[in-house]
Amino acid sequence: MSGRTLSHRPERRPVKIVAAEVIVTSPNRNFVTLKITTEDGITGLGDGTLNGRELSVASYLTDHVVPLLLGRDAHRIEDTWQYLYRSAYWRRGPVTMAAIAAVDVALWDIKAKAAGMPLYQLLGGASRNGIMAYGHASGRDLPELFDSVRKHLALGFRSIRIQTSVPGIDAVYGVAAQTEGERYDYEPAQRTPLPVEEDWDTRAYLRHLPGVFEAVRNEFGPELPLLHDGHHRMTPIQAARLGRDLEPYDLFWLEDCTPAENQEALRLVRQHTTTPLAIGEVFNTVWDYQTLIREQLIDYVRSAVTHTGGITAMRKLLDFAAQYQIKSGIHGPTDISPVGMAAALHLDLAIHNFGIQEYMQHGPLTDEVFRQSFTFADGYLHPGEQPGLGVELDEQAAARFPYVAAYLPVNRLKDGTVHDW
Ligand code: CS2
Ligand code: MG
Repeated sequence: MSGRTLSHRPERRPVKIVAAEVIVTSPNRNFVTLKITTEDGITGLGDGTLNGRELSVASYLTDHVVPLLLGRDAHRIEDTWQYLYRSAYWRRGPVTMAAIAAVDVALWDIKAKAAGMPLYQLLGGASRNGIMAYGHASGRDLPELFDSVRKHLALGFRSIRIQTSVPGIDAVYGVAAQTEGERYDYEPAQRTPLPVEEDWDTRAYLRHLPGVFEAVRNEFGPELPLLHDGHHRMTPIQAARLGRDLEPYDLFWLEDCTPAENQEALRLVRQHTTTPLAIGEVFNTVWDYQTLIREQLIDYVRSAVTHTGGITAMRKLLDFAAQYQIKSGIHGPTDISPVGMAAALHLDLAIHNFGIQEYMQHGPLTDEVFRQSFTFADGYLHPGEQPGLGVELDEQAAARFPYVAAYLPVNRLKDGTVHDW
C-alpha cells in the first residue's frame, strides 16, 4: 500500500436494502422465494425451496435473516455471505445454506440489474453458445420407456435420463405417474398428511437395470447421451457392480450411486468401474466434496445453487472442481424454482468446466407465478439477455396458491427396514 489512505478512494454510495420479503406459494408445488428491495427501487429474487421442509427455510429467513439485511449495502455480496455464514455460528446444513443461497442470488440479481446486464455477463460472460440439458424419460416397462424417450427427443432434448420400474417393486423413484392419456413428469413430493411409504429391493434392481440399458441402446443407438440416477440406494460394492455392468452401454453418468456422507466409500466404486460418477445434490458446502474432488472419485458436481449457498459459494466449489477436471452437472428438478434454475443457467453459461444441466420443466401454474426469460431449443438452454436473472415473480398470482404440506416418500426394504429413498 503506497501511503495513500482509503479516504482517497472515491466513495461509492452504499445502496441500502429497504425491504426483504419471504414469499411462500404452491402453484404446482411449494416454493419459497426471497424478494429483496433496495432504496433505489431495484428488486432481486432468490430461491430458498427445500423439498418437503420448505417452511423451515421460510422461518430461518423471516425470523433470523431478514432483520440482519435491512439497512445493509446490497452490493457487498461476499461480505454479506460471510456475515450470514459465520455469524450464524451453526454452519452448513440444508436449511442454513438454502437461506444463505436465497439472499446471495437475490443480491446478484440486484447487482446485475444495477449494472444493466444479464448475470452471466457479470460472472465473466459466456463460455459457450448454449447449455446442454438433459430431460427425464421413464417407464413402467420398455414400450412405455421408449415412448417417453421419443417424447423427450421430440421436445428437443439431446440427452436423456433413463428411470424405470423394477419387477416385484411397487413404486420406484423417477417413474412418472401415468393416468389414462395423461402423463405427469415425476414430482416426488406428495401432498399427503404423512409420507407415502415405498418398497425397495436392490438385488432385483441390479438384475433388471443392465437389460434396460441394453434395450435402450439397441433402440436408440450408441450416441445418445444416457444418464441414470441410482438415488442413493446401493452399498458401495453394489454400486461398483452396477457401474461395471453398465459400462457396455456407455453412460454419460451414474448418479448418487451410494450415499456419500462417507466420501471414502467412492474409492471402492472407483476401483471397479469407469462409468462416470455424479454426486452432490444433497450436499450443501464445498466441504462435503473435499475427498471426492481431491481424489478424483467423481466426475460431475451435482449441487444446486439453491442448496449450496448460492452463486458465491457454487462458483468457488466449481473452481475447486475445475482444478481436477471435474465438471458441473447442476441439479435442476421441479423442486428448484424458476429463480433457482435461472441462477444455475447464468453460472452454467459463464463457467469453463460446464458438463450438463438437468432440466425438468415446471408446470403451467408455476409459469403463471414465475415469468421466466430463459429459453430451451434444440437441446440447449439459455438464460436470456434480460438484466439480472431474468425472472419476475407475480405476487398476486403467488397469493392464489397458498402453501400445502407435502412430503417426500419413505423407503422400506421387504423386511420393513427403513432404506434410503
Ligand atoms: C432427483 C431429484 O432430479 C434428481 O436427480 O434426485 O428429483 C430429487 O429426488 C428431488 O430433488 C428431491 O426433492
Ligand atoms: Mg438425483
